[in-house]
Amino acid sequence: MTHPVTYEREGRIGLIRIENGPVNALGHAVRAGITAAIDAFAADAEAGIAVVYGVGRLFIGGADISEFGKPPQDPWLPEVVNHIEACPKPVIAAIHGAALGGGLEVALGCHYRLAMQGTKLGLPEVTLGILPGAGGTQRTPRLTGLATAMEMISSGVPVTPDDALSSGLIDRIGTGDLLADAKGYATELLDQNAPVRPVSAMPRPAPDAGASAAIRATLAKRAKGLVSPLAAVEAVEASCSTDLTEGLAFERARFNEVLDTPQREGLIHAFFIERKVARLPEIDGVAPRSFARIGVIGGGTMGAGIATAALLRGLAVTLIERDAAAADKARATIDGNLAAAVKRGKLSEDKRAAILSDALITATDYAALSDADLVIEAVFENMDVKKQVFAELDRVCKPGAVLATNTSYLDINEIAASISRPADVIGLHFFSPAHVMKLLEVVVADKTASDVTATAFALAKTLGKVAVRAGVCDGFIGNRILSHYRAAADRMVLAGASPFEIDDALTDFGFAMGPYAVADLAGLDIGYMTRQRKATTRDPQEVVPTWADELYHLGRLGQKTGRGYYIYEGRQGTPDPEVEDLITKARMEAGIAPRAFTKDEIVRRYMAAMVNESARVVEEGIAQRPLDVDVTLLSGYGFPRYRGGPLKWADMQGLRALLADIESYAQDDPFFWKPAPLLTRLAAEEQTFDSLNAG
Ligand code: T1G
Repeated sequence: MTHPVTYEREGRIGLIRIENGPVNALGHAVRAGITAAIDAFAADAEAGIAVVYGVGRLFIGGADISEFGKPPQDPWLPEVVNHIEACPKPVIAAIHGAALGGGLEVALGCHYRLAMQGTKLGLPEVTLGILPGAGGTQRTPRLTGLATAMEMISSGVPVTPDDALSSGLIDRIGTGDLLADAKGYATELLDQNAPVRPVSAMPRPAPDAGASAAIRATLAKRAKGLVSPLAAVEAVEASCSTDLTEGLAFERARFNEVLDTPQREGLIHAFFIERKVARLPEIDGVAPRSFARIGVIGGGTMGAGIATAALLRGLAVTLIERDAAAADKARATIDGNLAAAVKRGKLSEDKRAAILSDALITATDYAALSDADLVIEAVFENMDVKKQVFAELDRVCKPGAVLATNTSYLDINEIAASISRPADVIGLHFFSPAHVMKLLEVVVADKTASDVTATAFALAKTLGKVAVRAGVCDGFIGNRILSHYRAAADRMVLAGASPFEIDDALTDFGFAMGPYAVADLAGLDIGYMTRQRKATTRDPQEVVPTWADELYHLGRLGQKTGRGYYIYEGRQGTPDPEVEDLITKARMEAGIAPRAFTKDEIVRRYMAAMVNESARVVEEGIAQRPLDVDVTLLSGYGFPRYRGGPLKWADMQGLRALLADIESYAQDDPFFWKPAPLLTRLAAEEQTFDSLNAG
């Protein structure tokens, strides 16, 4: 295996080449290699300037995240960056693809920076619960000024080459071939006798009280509960009053403080499982079928959203509605979605026009689907209706077309069994709005062919979605677990907690919204229909939130009617005291004397229910691994990312403690609190859910 870092000279130009696996991560060999290459360049009398560049899809993707938590090995990255900067001859960073985290910090240690068009330049450490730890908080503000550096580093959002050029982060933008542009720039600098230009020797940024106050106000909203963004801002501010050595020491101290926080553990868990979730043995090496032309049946909110998601990613869509008026309405909905994308700068006006004139076909005759590669139905949630649609698809679609249902709970095995080609049937459960929400549950039925599953995951990647494999059951992974922790909340309400206390406790825990605010957002009619659907099979010991049924009958459906659990003047709701009256009535009818709940008890009961049902979902194989549950709750249900997902959270709490909670709750309520066998087994064996994610 060749060394990941090599040095060679071409004429007067030293070339330092980095090649280290998928993202040129700065593992120990790379750090040692860069140091040695700089020494070789410094000693090479024939070389007047050096170019550092990466091979593969990008420059450098950052420090090796998999090394975190392990004892660091010399040379540490800050020393490598200082070593580059101290080189007696100029060094250029030639950046393509991405320079992120330590990758950008390496570039900042160089004396000149060239980035190719389309490169992502960023310091995303806060998204991992840490902060730049190799001088990024000290060198960036010396180039860009305090305000830009604080925004860039506390948000973790990469910048474009144009923005980087205008802020002073880079010196040149390349538009041709990376090495040719880099050598051209090197020759230019050589001919100018360009000096070394250590960033750390540049003037310190001026303090800016206004910018410091503004970023803190932003973080109070954007980064509520997070530790590292504010620590990052404080490190950047230190650059105003310290030289590099002191500044680096300040940065290192803050870095070490946040390195061992649960937030860092949760965020890095989230980072890795979002990449592992699509790695499934059943589709490993299985070629997906084509999906260039997508069919969508039904142009309501979901169907139009699904069509929009496909159109925005360059796919052609044929959308079928029952009549011309409905087809036109669907087209208008899609155009509205596209217009919003134009407004957000995500789509050009020309592209929007081209989509509407070429890529989107709306029709009322299923025959228009004869050339579709993959069809997704998003019609009314009724089994008979779904079967009629699939019968039509079975009749008109070409052999090999993938036939998908967007159902959120109906039995996909039953749908598949109703047509001649069950192996082509799969569930693609999108979340509304389908062109915005990241999560896509890929529901694999008993007879689904593996290349159909592979096609679903390939489609998800094209759509920029996070796909999770789910088995067939009522609610698949997310909604099944949701219904259980919602039931735990309703049991607490009946026992004495108010829905508003519960929402407050869960937002303090880190959810963007509590369950009752979420219900208002989704619409209380959704919950009512679900309860009606389950009424015939419901166990009499289950708690029915009669107060919610009364809100429905009063027409108080939540945000869309301006009143539900909360009264809405605009999007912000205030608790509706009349809801408390409805709940008091329900308690009296149930003969329950209300008791108080602390925030801690609310959270522990709510989370215990979530973890317990998640354990059942894993042991039944509905989710193949605990990570599939974590990704589902993180990507589709607003679970706080810095906690890594419910099962990562459970591991970090300790499963024995969680099981003890459930066993204590079961004394008063044995019906609801039955410990999941998997949770009991892992607790007994002192194992973690994460131990089941291996492989
Ligand atoms: N370390 C280790 N592995 C990494 C990695 C990293 N930094 N980045 C990606 N991988 C793995 C990833 O798990 C996957 O593995 C494979 O590479 C391809 O990744 C000192 C302390 C760079 C934009 O936060 O944003 O520097 O699944 O599928 O879509 O201040 O990866 O194949 O086994 O995402 O082309 C800061 C994190 C680190 C960037 C490429 N850097 N990475 O996207 O590929 S902290 C980051 C990304 C730091 C310093 C601090 C993306 C990418 P597998 P991928 P991609």
